[in-house]
Parts: sequence; structure tokens; C-alpha cells
Amino acid sequence: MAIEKDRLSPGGIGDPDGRGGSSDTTPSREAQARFARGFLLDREVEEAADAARARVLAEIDRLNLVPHVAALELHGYTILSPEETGAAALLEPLMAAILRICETRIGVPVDVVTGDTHRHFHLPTGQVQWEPSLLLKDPVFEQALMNPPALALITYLLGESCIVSHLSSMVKGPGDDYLPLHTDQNQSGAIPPAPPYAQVANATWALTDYTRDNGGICFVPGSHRYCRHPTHAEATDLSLFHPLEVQAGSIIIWHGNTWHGAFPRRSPGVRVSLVAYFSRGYLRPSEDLGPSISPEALARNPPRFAVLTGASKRSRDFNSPLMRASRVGLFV
Ligand SMILES: O=C(O)CCC(=O)C(=O)O
Repeated sequence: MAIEKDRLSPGGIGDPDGRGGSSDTTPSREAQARFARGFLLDREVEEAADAARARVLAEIDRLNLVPHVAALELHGYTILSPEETGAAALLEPLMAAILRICETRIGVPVDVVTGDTHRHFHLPTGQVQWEPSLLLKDPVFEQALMNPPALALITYLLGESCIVSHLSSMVKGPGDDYLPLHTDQNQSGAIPPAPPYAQVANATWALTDYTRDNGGICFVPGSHRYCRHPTHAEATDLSLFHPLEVQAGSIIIWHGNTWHGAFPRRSPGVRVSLVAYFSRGYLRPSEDLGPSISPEALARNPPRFAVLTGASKRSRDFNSPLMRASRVGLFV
């Protein structure tokens, strides 16, 4: 398989002017041998990047996710249906765990019929109770994190060394607050322009139906290509808010550059979601859970779980094979 030409010159590494030969500014292969190794991106590094790309694309093929990759490339978001997630059995336990955690915090059971327990919440996200650090609170969240189709699409966006930045829940009650359009890329503290490839990505489980009146999410299709946060005027322009109609049990996945927001919930009751927010491995996570992940959790999950949660720390040696390969490969 070819190396990633989008990030390399036509002649490959060591051919920055793309002519494949030597010049005053492009050292010949013999001259390169005089340079110390480490900073140089050599064949070993190219092969590591190629191998990661082959693994990631093979998993996309194996799980029949090519149409979702096309949607991510074209629109900046996609929706895995409950049938595609294969996780119908998880919905009830996820919902029960989230409602229990919310009840512990607010001291009364969540009123899922009227939503009255949540009308008074005023976060920047609207009438929302947000609960972080869920991976430490119930093993059912580990199963959600490791959902194969969702993880395959997140890995397509962020590479094999990506990490969970936070795994949290949102319980949203009735009210008037819109969530303005924004990019998650920008929430991570990065200044524009954003790179065209994703540095962060989101896999949100809709545990109740999403509609406009239910306070559902909206996207601006194709906005991941703008590589910037919306202006104040754009972020509050309701003509850009197109509701996503999503069945409970779906997972909504988006590129960190994609403009999105949410409608106020006008119906009684609550909208419940589980937010798995990921970043590339070189960014600092929103919650650093690695040291708190129990040996039991590591034992009952595949090795990838340790990488995702930061329990297995990424090498800080910038001459390590992984670090060198991540300079050329989007999928490393
Ligand atoms: O689900 C929502 O209301 C929007 C959440 C959101 O913007 C986010 O998780 O970045």
C-alpha cells in the first residue's frame, strides 16, 4: 500500500522538492547518511504508518462502514443506527446508570416524565446536568467506549493512538436555551486555523429520541472543511440550525471541526445522552483518568482500553517509533 502522499512529497521522504533527485538544497542519499538518525523519517517509520493505515481501513471494510466514512468526509458527521451499533442490550443499563448517577448528585430521582427536575439547570450547553468521569462509576460505560463500529470510525478520524478526553453524560430538561454552533476542536483550546484532519472527535450515544422539540443536536453539513470556529453571528444564526432526527440507541459521530449546536427542549421529559469525546494521543485529555483505572477494568477489557484511557502512557520520547511514525501517518 502506498505511503500517505497527502503528507509527503512525490518522491517520498527525503525528497522535499518532489523531483526525486539531489540538488543544492536536497541532499543525495549518500549525504543523508551523514545526518544523525531520529529526526529523519526513514523507511521503518513509513512502514509503521502504512501498517496502521492498512489496519484501520481493513476494520472499516470488515464492519461495512465505508458509507459512514464517506459521510464523515462529505458532511463531517454520521449516524450509526441501533442495528449498526449492535448494542441494543446496552441501552437500558446505560440509561439506568446515568439516571442513578444524576439522582445521587441532585438528591432526587430524575423526573423523566415532566423533566421538572432539570428545568432550572443553566450550563453553557443549556438546561443540562453534565456528569463527568463515568468510566470510574460503572463498568457498563467501558462496554459503550469499546463499541466496535463507533471505535472504528473514531480511529479512522484520530488514529490508533487516540485517547478518550472525557466520557460523560448529559441529561437535558425543558427550557429556552439554545446551544450555539461551535466546533469541538476549538473547545480544546486550539487557535484557528484548525488542520483539515480531525484532532478531536465525538461519539455521542442518543439514549432517547432526538428531534427538534426534544432538544436534539444540529449540524452544518460540510462545515468541517471551514477549519475555523463560527463567528458570533454564525453561531447564533438559527437559519443554520437544521435538526437531526435520530432514534434512541443511535451513535452520532462527528469530526472535531464540524459546526454543531442544539435546540432547546420544548417537550416535557428529558433528553439523555452519553458523550464519548476523543482526541489524538498527543493532546492532553479533559479528564486524566489513566491513574484511576482499576486493574479489574484493565483485565476485563482488550489492550486498546489501556491506550484509550491513558492507563498505558504514550512515550514522551520523540524519537520513539510511534512518535516518528505519527509525523507521517494520519492513522498511527
Ligand atoms: O448534545 C448536545 O446537545 C451537544 C453536545 C455538544 O455540543 C458536544 O458534546 O460537543
